[in-house]
Amino acid sequence: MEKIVIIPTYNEKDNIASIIDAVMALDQQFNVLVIDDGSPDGTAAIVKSLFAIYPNQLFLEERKGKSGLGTAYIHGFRWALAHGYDFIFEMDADFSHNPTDLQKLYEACKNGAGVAVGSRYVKGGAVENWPTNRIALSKGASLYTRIITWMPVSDPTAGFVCYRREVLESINLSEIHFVGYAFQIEMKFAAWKLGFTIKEVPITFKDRKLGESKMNKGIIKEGVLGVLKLRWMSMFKNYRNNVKNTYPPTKNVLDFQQPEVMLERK
Ligand SMILES: Nc1nc2c(ncn2[C@@H]2O[C@H](COP(=O)(O)OP(=O)(O)OP(=O)(O)O)[C@@H](O)[C@H]2O)c(=O)[nH]1
Ligand SMILES: [Mg+2]
Repeated sequence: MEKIVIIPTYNEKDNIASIIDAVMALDQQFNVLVIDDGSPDGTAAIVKSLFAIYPNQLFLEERKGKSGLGTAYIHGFRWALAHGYDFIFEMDADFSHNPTDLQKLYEACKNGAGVAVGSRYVKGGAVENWPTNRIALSKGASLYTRIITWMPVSDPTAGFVCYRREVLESINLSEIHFVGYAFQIEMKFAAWKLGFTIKEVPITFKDRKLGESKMNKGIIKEGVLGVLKLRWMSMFKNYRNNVKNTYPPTKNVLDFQQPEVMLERK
């Protein structure tokens, strides 16, 4: 019970069973936690139908409505910490991320990185089948983030990531507020500001073949303003103090079990 892959889903009925099967078929053992936001297409029911095949390896958390990728991952991080996992992964359901690469991310963290990022924009990384406008947007976002934040990460919006347990324990997850691409930047930024090593591992990212994109203008706007906000906040000393978990390491775990503790903070 060492590694868990968190897969957030919204209307992924065409992908979810195959992506779970692909993770379970890997040489190394990875457990899977799906966070489904009440997908109207019945994604959660498909996950439940696989419980019998993967007992104690496959888990599902259901939330009532679509609340964004960021809050889904925060929920998953708390769940994973509460259940004792040491290596906690983020991965999309749509096969843009190749499950085989989970092993490379794991190796990078096992060899000392606090965070391993599956990166499209380091040497050896690539993007396949994405329309030119999506590549331009993604590369533009990376450059913009680097210029504003100075964070030494080539692919800051990447959503294929492994976090060591200590990293998620050290971040005050109640202070992570963004929900789209900005969430991915915010998590890496917080880990970097807290002094953890971020290692980029080259991956090939593929456009989704099945299902629909959840990308929208709101996510782009949040990214543009969010990066500025992060930079602004980090100019003051209390950014680090706020984002650092000042409680004992079990704090994020307690947050998961007793949400009211979060409200009492500060
Ligand atoms: N639980 C949950 N999952 C979400 C939400 N929005 C997106 N997802 C999932 O997050 C992952 C990434 O979303 P995508 O729609 O693939 O976003 P993207 O990769 O930027 O865009 P495309 O791949 O081009 O469609 C997928 O597994 C989605 O199902 C949400 O609000 N809640
Ligand atoms: Mg996708």
